Amino acid sequence: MKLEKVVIANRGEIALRILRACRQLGIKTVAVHSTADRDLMHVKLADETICIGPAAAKESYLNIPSIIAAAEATGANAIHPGYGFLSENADFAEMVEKSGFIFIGPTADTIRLMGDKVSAKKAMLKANVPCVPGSDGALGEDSKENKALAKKIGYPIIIKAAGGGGGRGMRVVRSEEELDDAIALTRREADMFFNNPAVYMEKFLENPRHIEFQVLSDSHGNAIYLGERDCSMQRRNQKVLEEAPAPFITEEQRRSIGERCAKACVDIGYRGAGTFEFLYENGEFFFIEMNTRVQVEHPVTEMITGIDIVREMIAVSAGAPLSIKQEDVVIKGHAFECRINAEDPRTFMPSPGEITRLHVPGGPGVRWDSHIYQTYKVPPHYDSLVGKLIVHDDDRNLAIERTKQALDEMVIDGIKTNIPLHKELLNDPVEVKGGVSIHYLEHKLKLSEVKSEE
Ligand code: MV4
Repeated sequence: MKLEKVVIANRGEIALRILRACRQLGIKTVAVHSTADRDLMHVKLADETICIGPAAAKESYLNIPSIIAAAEATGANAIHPGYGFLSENADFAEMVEKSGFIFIGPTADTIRLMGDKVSAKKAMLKANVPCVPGSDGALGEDSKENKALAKKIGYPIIIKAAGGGGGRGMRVVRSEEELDDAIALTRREADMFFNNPAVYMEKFLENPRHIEFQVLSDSHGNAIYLGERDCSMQRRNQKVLEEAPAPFITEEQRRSIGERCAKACVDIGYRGAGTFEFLYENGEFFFIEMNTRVQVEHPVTEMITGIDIVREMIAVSAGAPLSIKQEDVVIKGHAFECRINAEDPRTFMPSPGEITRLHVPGGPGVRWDSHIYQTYKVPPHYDSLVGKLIVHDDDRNLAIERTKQALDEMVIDGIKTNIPLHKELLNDPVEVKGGVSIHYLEHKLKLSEVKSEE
């Protein structure tokens, strides 16, 4: 089937990124937006626009009937959900499909399988993807049994909600005395937040890195991996600085894990772009979750492989075969992505407002994915990402130097941004060495707080 018109059910930089990919493929675009987003760049560029509701995301970007009605009214034949919002909502994907539109992503069944972290892990174990040691499925109510299991795994363990993910609904348990209460409490929260009381147990890894593998899969049984990204530099589950490839990961590790991820995609009938999230500790990979959407940090993989992931995911959703084979995937050089947020660089308080002056860096290997422009007003209603600075060079050290230069050239006035934080990180000897753990940034920020109080 040929895609003729796509509804872009998102906002900000990713909506613009999707619009660009559609344009290139000769596909018409429909921007659906809230009343607060009339001035967004992709709304100006889209072939058609429909206001689907007020500023509050619940009534606009999460308003399923309005989005499907917009597709109906404009004669679109597909919906791209972007990231966040409805992108991993299986019920939405199902309604899109049942209404006769293509959901640009995997099938509703696949989203559901991966949305339940217990069934996701089961599928991965079956496909020979290494997982964190833990319970075989959801935990039962038997205290003795749970204690025996925790003892066997070895404390500390972590209790996670099957319906959770991305850092919500988890509790670390360091001794047997705490176990029953922790399970009960996590269960209650899981039931409240995710409408699913199922919880499971894993060995708690104290100091891992967060490394994720990128895959692309079509509906003809072809799946490839595009190497990995290191996303360990994060604060409160918000990634700050990402890079590809991950430092110190060997060619053999990449091939071994990558091949298993690609094979898992074939096994589960995956379609589109997918991300396998791993914790990496002491030279070993442990699968934790799979993301079934386009990701914020896709560009670093695009830069080191030369593959347009958004274009591929759109093409395969319409039934096209992948345009690349595994042997065509060659990793070249190194890339960083700085997430530029409208926020105070020290307190992390959001800083919405008007961009009064904008100058963006350029030169070889420098890419700026952003919807902002001079006089644009960053609204207070949504996340604070205003752009992504992606920088590529022949090796990691060159990429660091080039990124620092690009950050120095960048001018965003009128709002506060976290550019100073990025400059500090790229001058941090521990970051320059590479391979920091998921806790590094929070430790570093705590230390600098103490210092500034002295
Ligand atoms: C873990 C873990 C340690 N051990 N699982 C947090 C987000 C969610 N995707 C999974 N998370 C974690 N799971 C085990 N068995 C530590 C984390 C974790 C984390 C993971 C990735 C990136 C940032 C993180 C920050 C805190 C905790």
